[in-house]
Amino acid sequence: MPVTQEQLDAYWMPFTSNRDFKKDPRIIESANGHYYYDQNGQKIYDLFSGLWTTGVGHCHPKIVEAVQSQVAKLDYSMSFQVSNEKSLELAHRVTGLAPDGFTQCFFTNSGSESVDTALKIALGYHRAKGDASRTRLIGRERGYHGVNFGGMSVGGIIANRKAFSANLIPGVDHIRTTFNLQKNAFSRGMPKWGAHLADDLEGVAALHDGSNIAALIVEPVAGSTGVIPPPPGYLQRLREICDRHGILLIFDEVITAFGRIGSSFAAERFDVKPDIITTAKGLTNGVIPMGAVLVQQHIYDAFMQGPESMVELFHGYTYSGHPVAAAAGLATLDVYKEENIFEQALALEKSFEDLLHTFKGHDKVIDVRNFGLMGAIELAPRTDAPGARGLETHKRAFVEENIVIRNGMDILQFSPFLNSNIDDLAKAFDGVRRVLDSIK
Ligand code: PXG
Ligand code: PLP
Repeated sequence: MPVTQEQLDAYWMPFTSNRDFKKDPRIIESANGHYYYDQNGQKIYDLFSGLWTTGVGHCHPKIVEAVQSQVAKLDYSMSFQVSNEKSLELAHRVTGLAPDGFTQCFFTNSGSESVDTALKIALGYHRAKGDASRTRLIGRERGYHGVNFGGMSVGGIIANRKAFSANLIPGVDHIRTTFNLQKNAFSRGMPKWGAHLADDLEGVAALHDGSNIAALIVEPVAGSTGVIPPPPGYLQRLREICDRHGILLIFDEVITAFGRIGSSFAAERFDVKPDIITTAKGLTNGVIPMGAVLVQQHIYDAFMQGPESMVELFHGYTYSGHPVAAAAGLATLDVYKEENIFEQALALEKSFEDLLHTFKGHDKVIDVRNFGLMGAIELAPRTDAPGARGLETHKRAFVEENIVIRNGMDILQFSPFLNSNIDDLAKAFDGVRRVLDSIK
């Protein structure tokens, strides 16, 4: 059934130019493997694998089956003081996949919830240890940590913050981004310049005294802002400074976990161990909303004091550990393993990089960035119309070339399937090029 104007009018779309969209809606009806199908039956290649979510492809039969049988067996169970088999099994499987020491898994329903959960755990941890003066939280310019108040406050994307400026949570500082067009444009993978910027954290610690800082949160590879990989040594340096001052390090791995950069976690790929890891997206292949916060044992232990009948952490969601989401998560982890998905992603990295960097020298392109299977092509903005060229590229790619790409303002973003076929990718990028060649 074609959607009606009334239906469109009723739906306030997230992170969307609503009025523009509703004049010319792009509606997906079904999906299979690496393709969407729209209402006219048009097949559309998904070059964003959902929204960084759907690494093994859409409607994977194993995940579909797991969800169908779980929903018919146990649709929901109360999440507080009662649990279910699937969530317990998933907690065990996810911690098994995580770097050594990550023995605890707390379930949420999204990346935003994972972030706010992690920030609360960090604050609660210091308080439980009798270190209640550690209240300050540090983020980074251009960071994306979701849209809830905590994540928005430690986040560093101006457009997401500016309307709420007076109501951001207090006691937050930001270190600088390592993004620098002059120094790092068209770097392949990790850019050489910028590791010294980790020392900003030392500056913040000097300003407030390190003993007042609870945690630093960063994306190991910044994603949503347009793919900013870390310079070599940068994450190690953050870890060292955190250690020096007793600051917890949180890696926000909502995008980077589960194969997106060819490893289970970015912590593993970069060989830097944070104290807390936030995840979502790839945990269930995007099939059912779910996130997880992974925590090192010593942090959990700090909470486990006082009478055993007491709740140790006054935090949780109605849908924490939802059995159907957990079943999707378990099936997803099975697929990752049985189909060697992370290895496939790692093997694709170089050819993906080569494809992206063929855009170097294009007259509308000012930078190309990549790491793992995360890629960005930054377009020169049109004078007086920032974002317009990016949005038009997204729309024309969808309609004329039948490919989905994402634009954040004038930055085109690419999140290919972890099991992409390289010829399909090459064909899709030919389509991107045709659009960029002909666009104003
Ligand atoms: N942290 C990070 C690092 C993320 O990438 C979130 C938290 C929030 O997750 P939820 O599930 O609450 O959306 C994210 C989400 C984009 C884009 O275009 C990226 C995200 C969300 C929407 C768009 O790159 N990342
Ligand atoms: N608002 C009200 C009125 C509620 O009763 C609840 C949960 O019981 C919430 C918000 C929080 O919802 P959730 O647990 O799904 O995050």
